Amino acid sequence: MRTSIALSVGLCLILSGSAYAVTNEIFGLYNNGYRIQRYDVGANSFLDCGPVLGGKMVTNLAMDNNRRLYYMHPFDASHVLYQADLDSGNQLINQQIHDTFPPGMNIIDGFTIGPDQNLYMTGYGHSQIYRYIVGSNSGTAATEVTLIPGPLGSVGEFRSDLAFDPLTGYLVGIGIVPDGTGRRSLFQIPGNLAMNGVNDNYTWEYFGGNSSPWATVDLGSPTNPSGPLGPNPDGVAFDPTTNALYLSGDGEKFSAWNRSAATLTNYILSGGQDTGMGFDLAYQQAVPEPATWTLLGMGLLGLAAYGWRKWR
Ligand SMILES: [Ca+2]
Ligand SMILES: [Ca+2]
Repeated sequence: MRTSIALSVGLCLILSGSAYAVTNEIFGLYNNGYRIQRYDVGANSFLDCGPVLGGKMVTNLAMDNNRRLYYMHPFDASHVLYQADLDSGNQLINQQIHDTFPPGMNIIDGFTIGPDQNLYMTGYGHSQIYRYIVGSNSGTAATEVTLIPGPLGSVGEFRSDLAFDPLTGYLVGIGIVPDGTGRRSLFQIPGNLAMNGVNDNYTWEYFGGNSSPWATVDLGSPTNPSGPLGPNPDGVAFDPTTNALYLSGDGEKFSAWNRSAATLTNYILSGGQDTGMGFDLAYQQAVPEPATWTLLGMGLLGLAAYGWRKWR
C-alpha cells in the first residue's frame, strides 16, 4: 500500500509536468537602458532594481533558474557580458563581468537563457543564433542557427529579443519579416536546433507556423512607428507557468498579448503611465524542481522494494 502511494505521488508529479519554482515576475530595461526594472505579475506593480554596471546603455537581458541576471551593451566591438544577483529587496547586487567576447559579433540585441541554462544571443545583421556556455569562461559563442529567408524573399533578420516558448519548446524572437516590407513579427526555431552544438540552416518560420495570425501582423517599424510596439519592437518573454506572451518596444509599450490570435491584450502601465520598460524582457528560465525528481525517485524506490519483497 505504501508502495502504491509513493509511486502515485511520483507519477502525479511527473504527469503534471509544471512543477516550477518560479517567482512570477518579469524583468526589463528602462531609463534608456541604464537601469533594470521588475514587474510583479501578481501584484501588478513595478520596482526599480538599480543601475547596471559599465556606464553604457544595455539592450540585452536574461535570467537563469537561480534568478541571476545577465546583460550586455549592444554596440561594443569586444562584447562584455555582465552578471548580477538580487537581494531580498530585489535590488541588484554582486554585479561583475562574467566574460568578454572578441570582436566580430556585430550588434547584439537579443538575449535569453535556455532550459539548459546556457545563454542564447542574436542581433542586427546576423540572422544567426549564438549559444554561450554559461560559466565556461571560454570567451566564445558558437553559431547554432542561421536564418534562410526561403520563398518569402531575401531581406529578413532575426533581430531583437529571444525567449523559449514553454508550451512548444520553440525558440521565439522578434525579427524583420523577409518580404521586403520591413515589418516586424515573431519567428520561431525548433528549440533543439538552438541547443544541439552545430550550425543549422533554418528557413524563416512565423511563430505558431506560417499559417498563424503572426504571418500578417506588423508590430511596428521605423516606417510604421504607430504600430502596436512603436518604431522598434524589441522585447519578448513567456510566463513559464501560464505560457502567456509579453512583448515590448525599445523602452516603451510593455504589453500582454494573445499568443494565438496575435492581438494586443493590453499595455501594462503604472499609474496610467508607460514606465519605459522594454529593450529586452526576461522571465526566470525555469527547470523542473529537484523535489519533483526526488519524489519520483522515492516512487521508483518503493516499486523496487515491492519487487524485492515479492521476490523474497
Ligand atoms: Ca533587445
Ligand atoms: Ca544548432
